[in-house]
Parts: sequence; structure tokens; C-alpha cells
Amino acid sequence: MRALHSSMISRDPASLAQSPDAIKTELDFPGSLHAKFTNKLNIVDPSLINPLDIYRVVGVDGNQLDTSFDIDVDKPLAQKMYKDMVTISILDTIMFDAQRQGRLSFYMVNAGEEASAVGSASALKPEDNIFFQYREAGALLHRGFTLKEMMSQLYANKDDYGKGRNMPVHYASKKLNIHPISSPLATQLPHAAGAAYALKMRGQDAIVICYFGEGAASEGDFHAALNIAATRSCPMVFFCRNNGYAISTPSLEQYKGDGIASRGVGYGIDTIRVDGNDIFAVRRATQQARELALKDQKPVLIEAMSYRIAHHSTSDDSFAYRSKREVEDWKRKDNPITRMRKWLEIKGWWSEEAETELRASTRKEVLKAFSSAEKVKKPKIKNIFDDTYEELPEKLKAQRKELAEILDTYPDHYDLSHFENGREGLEEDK
Ligand SMILES: Cc1ncc(C[n+]2csc(CCOP(=O)(O)OP(=O)(O)O)c2C)c(N)n1
Ligand SMILES: [Mg+2]
Repeated sequence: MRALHSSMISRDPASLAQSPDAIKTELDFPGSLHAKFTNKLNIVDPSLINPLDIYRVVGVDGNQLDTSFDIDVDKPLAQKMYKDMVTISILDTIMFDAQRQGRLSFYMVNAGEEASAVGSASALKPEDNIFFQYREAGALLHRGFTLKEMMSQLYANKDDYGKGRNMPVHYASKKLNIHPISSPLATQLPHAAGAAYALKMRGQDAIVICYFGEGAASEGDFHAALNIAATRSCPMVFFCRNNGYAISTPSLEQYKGDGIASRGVGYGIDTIRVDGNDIFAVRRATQQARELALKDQKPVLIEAMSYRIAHHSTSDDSFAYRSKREVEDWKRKDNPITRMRKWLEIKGWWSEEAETELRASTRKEVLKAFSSAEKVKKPKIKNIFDDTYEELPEKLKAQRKELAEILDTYPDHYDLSHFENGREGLEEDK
């Protein structure tokens, strides 16, 4: 009865002025519940606020710096993580050259960010859902995406899950809960928040992780996604790879604030900034972020700081906007693969012979997958028209008919022998 009475009073403006409840209501502006009043005018100067710290576990020399815990990685897992990083760097070199030889239309290189990708993926569970940007191939490999699956996508052959209709590096895997990559920047972020909300509604014991670059964080979709995830308490990890560049735009021309981490805090999201070149710091941060996201059903933001050693893509020559020396300095000063190798050596789990053997056998493995995928036929050409509509609309039926006529009129101009079923591949399955 009393509670009912006081709530009635607080709705009555006349009584609000006198009641003790009124003072409290006045103090608690609905837009910022715990803010205090001050008589001192203070305009916050962001340059006077210390930047968020960068968490590290292992130093550049391979020694453990955070000794408050034992790194929970045994020898086989450590060697797998290292192998995945090395594999991705060998794959990068081979595919970059293949594109230069005209054997592939496009490729995106991962160099400099191998630890972010592999370290974060190592902290996830198979039931978690992943949304990538495009420069996280190490995470794909670590999760179990095979070199054959990668090559099939890159070559758009008939084994590609997207049936050859996507740009190279737009990987996807239903089996591994990896949603298809798409290039329009930041579009994956609201999708990921929605997927996390769906997991929550279904009461599933899983989270979503969404990778993106600091450049993508300039898009409106980034802000929409963070805000909806925070207000709807979506169980997810926003994983920002801050690699210093968005193609030719350096990070510091992209924003004025303290990186992307400060935005997480601004949206009321738990935030960790981590050394992206330190695989164990990334793993630990992602483990804890995952746990928080799942236990408290809320988003967590990780900002992994690294440096994009690679050109942006095969369509880019980064020496047009940064010096070779800058890149070489980064390679020498702090390479994530070298850092993990030093750690492995200190543990006594690695040797020069193991390194030589790993590099030789991985190169062989990649080249084998590469040349096999190159020989596999392209998907049936009918796939151009399929899978968007349940039933093909009249306009598309007319286009398919026109295509058939063109192919039949000019067979010498259209060699379809490298497509599955050749010319017949345009016909509907009988
Ligand atoms: C909406 C949109 N605008 C522009 C582009 C062109 N574009 C492709 S990648 C890229 C830079 C993205 O930088 P960042 O998010 O930092 O990722 P990084 O390439 O550094 O890994 C740009 C501008 C795009 N794909 N989509
Ligand atoms: Mg970037």
C-alpha cells in the first residue's frame, strides 16, 4: 500500500516539489543515473585522459611478463598454434604471387596479424558463431577450415560452398559456424549483434565473435551494433584489429580519440586493449571476454593493437603511402611469429630442425592444395541464377534464355569446358 502511495506521489508534479522522493528524482536524471552535481565548470579535455593500457603476457624476447598465471597451452596446442601462424604466412606468399601471375583475381594478406587471428580463435568453442571482416584467415585455419576448402573458395571451383559467386577471401562454413564474409565494411557488425541476440533468446550456451578493422569502426553500422548489443545485452565479443591503416589512411587520420577501445567504454561495454602481436595475451583476453559475455549475457570489446605488414590487398601498393623502412622496422622490432617461436624455444619445445621441417612440409601442403584446386572445374553455370529466389522470376528466366541463345550462337567465343557439365550446366537439373 505504501509503495503504491509513493509511486502515486512521484507522478503528481505538485507533490513532487515537497516530497523527499522529489529530491532523489531530481538528482537522478534518467539519461545518466549516477552522475554527481558540481559547482565547478569543467570541460573534459580528452588529451588529458591517459590512453587505455595494452595488456601483454609475453614480451618481444619470448619471456613471460604476466607471471600471475600459468599459460594454459600444452605442447601439442602450442605447436598447432605456431603451425597455423606459419601456414598462414606461407599461404599468403604463395597466393600473393599466384595473383601476380594471373592465376587468381584477388587475395588479401594477413602478415603482421597472425597472432590476433590464431590467439582469439584458440579461445572459442565450436558452438560459437563467427563473423569475420576478411583479414582473419589464421582463425579460419585454427578452427579447422582446411587448405582445400580455402583454395576451393579462392579458385571459385565447384567445391566452393558459395558456388563460385563470391569474391576471393569471402570464406564461409556452416559446419564451423562461420558466417559468410562480405566486403562492404562493417555490415557484419549489426548482423553479429542480431545473431548474438538470437542465441540469447534461444538460451544457447554460445557467444558470437565479430572481427573488424579500426577503419570499419568509422562506419555508422559499427555504432549501431555496439549500441544495440549494449542495450539489449547481447552475448558477444567485438574484436577490433587495430592495424594502423585503413588502406592508405593511417589510424590517426581516421579518428581523434583513444583508438577504438575508448568507444567501447563510451557505449557502456566492458573493454580490453591487448597487444595483438602477443598470441597469449590475445588468447587470455578472448577467453575472459567470452566468459563474461556468456556468464553475464553482455557484449565485451577487445581492441588488438598490431601493425599491417602486408599491402592492403593484391590491388594495393602500400609503398605509395608509407615508407619501406617503416614496414621493415616493424618486421624487425616485433613479429608475432618470431615472438611465439622465442617462447617455444625457451620452453624447449622448438628447434632449428623443427622450424626447417615445418616450413618445408607446410609449403608442400599449400602448393599441393593450390595446384589441386586450380584443376577442379568451375561450378555449373546455372548457379548464376540460383539460390536468390525460390522460384526464378520471369525477368531472370528471360535472361537465362538469352544467355543460352548467345552461348549456342557463339560457341567459339565461350569455352565452357572448364565449367562442370559445360554448356549443359546451364540447364535445370532434370
Ligand atoms: C562501405 C565500404 N566503404 C569502403 C570500402 C573500401 N575498403 C575496403 S577495405 C577498406 C579499409 C578497411 O580498413 P580496416 O577496417 O582498418 O581493415 P584492414 O584492411 O586494415 O584490415 C576500405 C576503405 C568498402 N569495402 N566498404
Ligand atoms: Mg585497419
